[in-house]
This record gives sequence, structure tokens and C-alpha cells, in this order.
Amino acid sequence: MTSQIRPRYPQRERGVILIMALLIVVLVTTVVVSVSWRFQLSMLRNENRWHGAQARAYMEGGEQLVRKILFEDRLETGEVDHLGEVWMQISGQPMQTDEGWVGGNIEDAHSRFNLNLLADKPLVPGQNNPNTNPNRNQDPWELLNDDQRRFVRLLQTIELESGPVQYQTAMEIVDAIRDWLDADDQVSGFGGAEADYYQDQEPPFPITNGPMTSVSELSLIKGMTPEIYKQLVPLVFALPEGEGMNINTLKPELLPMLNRKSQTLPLTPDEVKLLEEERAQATEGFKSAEEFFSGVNARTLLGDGTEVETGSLGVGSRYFIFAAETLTGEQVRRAKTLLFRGEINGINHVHVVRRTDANF
Ligand SMILES: [Ca+2]
Ligand SMILES: [Ca+2]
Repeated sequence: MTSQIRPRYPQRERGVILIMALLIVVLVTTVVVSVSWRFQLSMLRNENRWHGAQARAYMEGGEQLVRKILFEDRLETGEVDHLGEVWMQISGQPMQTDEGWVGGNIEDAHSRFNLNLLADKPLVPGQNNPNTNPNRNQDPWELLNDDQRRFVRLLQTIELESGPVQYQTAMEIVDAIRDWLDADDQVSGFGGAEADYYQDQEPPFPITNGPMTSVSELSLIKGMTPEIYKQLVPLVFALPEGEGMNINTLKPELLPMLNRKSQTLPLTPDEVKLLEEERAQATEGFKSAEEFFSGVNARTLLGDGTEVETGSLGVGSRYFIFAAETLTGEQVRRAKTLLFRGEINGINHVHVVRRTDANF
């Protein structure tokens, strides 16, 4: 007699057990994957945090070194700053580190146009201020000061898709900047704009009516387009009022704005070349702005007597931009520091004014 062995579980129950077993496998796998993913994420975060801290340490180290070099420079070479100095030579030379490299660029902030020089008020007490001249019958050009005229010329060097910025547009932008900086609500010239204009914008925003603290304010000003702004950003800076430009370090792109008082147009590329040649001959930098203006080419191009515009040009620098870069791990990190060098309570030193990873 044959006896049939009956299975322990009926067919249906076996199916359920199989599904449960599969579910357990799926569940365990999910838990394992999730734990492993969290572990990896946490590792990545820690690694990132560690590299971030390491990068910060390198960049702060670089900043300390730059402060020291700028301090020594003042002791050794005095008040004159030029592009042949040590701070300029070490610029852009990266150093090896255990995790990659660290380097950066040192730039003289006085090599750019200080936007706060466009204010109407006399910046130096006693300085002649053409803006307050009571004779309003004068040409708008004559009512501007040295720096405002320079900026009108500079704007005309900007090439847009439709051609260079026109004189009238440049004048209007300068009017609007004057209003942005002045404390009053009186609209300047033909292109000026005060609070009313900015309140009507979408979205509305308040006018500063005081010195700019960042170049980004320029992008908000009436008449400024993204195309013009983009080209101006590397050439301008917002330094405190009264901080002029250094003729020894002035960016070549700014040279065309130096012209005779009566000239509304920028210098031509050929004329700029003549100034560049004269500047290159002064290998130790000009010892004074007068020395620059008395050069043969400069005198021929820029005139003398009442025609020459000497305002806000000097040969020494107080503010520097250190743009640090470091490679740690797989990422290049960047940060910028604005440094001030000068006397505080009779003692010379270099200190950090601001740090940013965007534009100042
Ligand atoms: Ca105003
Ligand atoms: Ca005004």
C-alpha cells in the first residue's frame, strides 16, 4: 500500500509564506541601502566640511601673508605704489599644499574707478566744486567735476552690440549716479532720478542718497543696462568718498577717460598707447601725479594750465583686494578680502575691511 505524503502546508499558505519571505528580503535590502546611503551622505558631508574648514584655513593663511607683504611694502618703499612691487610679483603664483594648492591675486583697489568720486560735493575741503557754480547758463559739461567728466568718457569706451555708448546716454547715466549719491531730492540734469523714480519701479526700492557701499548698487541706477554694467564691474569699485585713483596702477581700460577738460570724447587707442609708453618708462612708478602730467606725451595729450584735469589722481594706495583660491579635495574654492593699509592712531597697519565670495 502506498501512502501519499501530504505537504505540511496547503498550496495557498505556501504562496503567502513565499510572498512574506520576499517582502522581508525587500525590506531588509531597503534598510541596508538606506543606511548605506545615509552613511555615504554623512561621510560626504563630513568630508566637505573638513575640506571647507581646510580651505578656509589656507585662504586665511594667504590673507595673513598678503597683509604682511603690504605692511612691509609700506615700510620699505614708502608712499609710492606701482606694479613693479613685491605684492604685484607674488600675485597669481600658487603654492603647493598637502591637498592641492593655494594662491590668489592681489589687486590695487585704486587701480579702478571709485564710484563715490561721482558725488557732487567737494571731496577735499576747499576744492573748487563746479557743481555749485551759480551760473546755470553754462554747458552741462562744464557743470561736471573732473571725475564726472572722466566717467562720461569712460562710458563712451564701452562697446555694445549696437555700437559704443553715446555721449548723451553717458551724460544721463552720470546724472542718475549723482542723484543716487547726493542727499537731496532735486533731479540733476536731463538723466537724473530721485526717490520718486525708484519707488515706481517693479519692484520698488529705496534710493541710497549717500555713498555706495557695493558696486552692485550701480546695476540699480536709472539708465544702467545689464550689458553696460557687466563691462563696468571689473573697472569700478566703491571705496569711501575721497579715495582717489593711483596713476601708477590705473587699469589700461581707464586710461582713455583721461583727457582735456573741454574734451567730451575719450582718448583714441593710439593716444592711449602714447600714455602707456610713458607709464612703462617710469619703472619705479611716478613719484607724484604732477610727474605723470609733466611727461612729454601726457602734456601734449592732456594739456596744462586750466585744461588739465588732475583731480583724484595720486601715486599711493590704501585699499587692496585679495582674491584667494585654493584646491582642497576636488573643489576649487574662492573668497575675496578687502584690505585697508594705513595709519590708525599713528600706527601703520593692514587690516581686513570685508570678505565676500561675490562682488564688493
Ligand atoms: Ca539724491
Ligand atoms: Ca539730486
